Amino acid sequence: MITFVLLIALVTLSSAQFQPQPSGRILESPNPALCAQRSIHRRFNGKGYYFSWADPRTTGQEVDWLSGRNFCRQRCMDLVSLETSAENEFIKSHIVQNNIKYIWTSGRLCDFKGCDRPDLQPLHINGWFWTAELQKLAPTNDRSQNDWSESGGIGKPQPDNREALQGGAPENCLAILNQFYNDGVNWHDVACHHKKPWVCEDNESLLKYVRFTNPNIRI
Ligand SMILES: [Ca+2]
Ligand SMILES: [Ca+2]
Repeated sequence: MITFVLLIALVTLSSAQFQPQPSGRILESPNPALCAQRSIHRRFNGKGYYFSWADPRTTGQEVDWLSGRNFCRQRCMDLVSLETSAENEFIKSHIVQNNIKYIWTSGRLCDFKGCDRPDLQPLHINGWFWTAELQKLAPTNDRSQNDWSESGGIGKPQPDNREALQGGAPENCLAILNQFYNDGVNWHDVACHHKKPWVCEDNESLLKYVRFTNPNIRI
């Protein structure tokens, strides 16, 4: 099975996760009641998944990347991390079946304090990671170990940072796009302010933390 991560935990990035985001907004803490009541639409490898379009309360909604993370994190989940080809195909099949144009994942280009670490250089090749699990993705030029699209808005393989090259925001967040550029269902780097449906995945560390601090709540 192809794995889409290098098994190197970005431990030193974990504190950076809790720093205010560039916009001044912060990551939210889990809410025990919301964790206990969270909707799980499908399970895969023992973990619960939430699809925003499958929940009557969020169907049709689109949010920016950080709002997607915060929605998930309040529920002891996080945006989905695609560590294996099997999980990637599982998520992609749901996108296709439901005719969803695109979704946010937890993938992120390191672009904050601590990202000058030598092993993350050059950032456009070695700087991508799953924020939910703090695991590095395989280098972007190792095309057999990831699912970046071979095309995009300017006909270049992803990640291409197109919006920044055209004078806009950097494309620092990882979305799956469904035939958006007639290029299959694949990964794209996209500016994080764009609004999209989202997929949450159970987050073991948040679940453990909330179970430990709330022994009377069944989660
Ligand atoms: Ca995962
Ligand atoms: Ca792009």
